[in-house]
Amino acid sequence: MVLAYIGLGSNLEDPTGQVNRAFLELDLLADTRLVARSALYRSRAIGPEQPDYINAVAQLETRLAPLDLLDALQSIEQAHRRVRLQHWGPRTLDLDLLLYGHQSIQLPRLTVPHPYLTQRSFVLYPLADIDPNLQLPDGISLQTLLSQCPFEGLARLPENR
Ligand code: ROI
Repeated sequence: MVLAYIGLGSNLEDPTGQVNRAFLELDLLADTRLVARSALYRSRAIGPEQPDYINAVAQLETRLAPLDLLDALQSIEQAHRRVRLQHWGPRTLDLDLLLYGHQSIQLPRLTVPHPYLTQRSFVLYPLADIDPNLQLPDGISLQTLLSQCPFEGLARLPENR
C-alpha cells in the first residue's frame, strides 16, 4: 500500500460540484481508498485571464502502480467530459498526481513529485490541511515550501458547501 496525493482543480461548470464528485470517484477506484480530503479553496487562476478555480487535495491509499493510477485519474477526468480549450486555459476537472509515497518518478507520461507542486499555493496549503509534517522525496519539508509561498489569491472555503 502506498499513500498518494492528488491535486484537484476546476473552474468550469459548477467547480465545487466537480471537485466534490471527484472525491467520491477517487474513493471508488479499484484497490484504492480515499483517506483524507483537504478543505476546498477558491484560488485566483494562474495563466490567461479566466474564472477563479476551486482547488483541493486528496490523500489516497492505493495498490495501483503509478501509471495505473495515472490512467485511473485520466479516466475520471474524461468522465467529467474534461474540456481544455487552450494550454493553461479553463478546465472542468484537472487531477494531478502530486506525490506517490516517497518515490521520485521520471517517465515520459509522468513526473512525480508534480513539477509545479513546490510553487503553487493552491496545492501546498491544501496539502498542509492533510499532513502539515509532510516531506518531499528530496527531504524538503512542506513547512519550508509554505514559508516561501504566500497565501495570496487563496480563500479557504467553510466546510460543507
Ligand atoms: N490556476 C489555479 N488557481 N488553479 C489551478 O488548478 C490551475 N490549473 C491550471 C492552470 C491553468 C495553470 N492554472 C490554475 O492548469
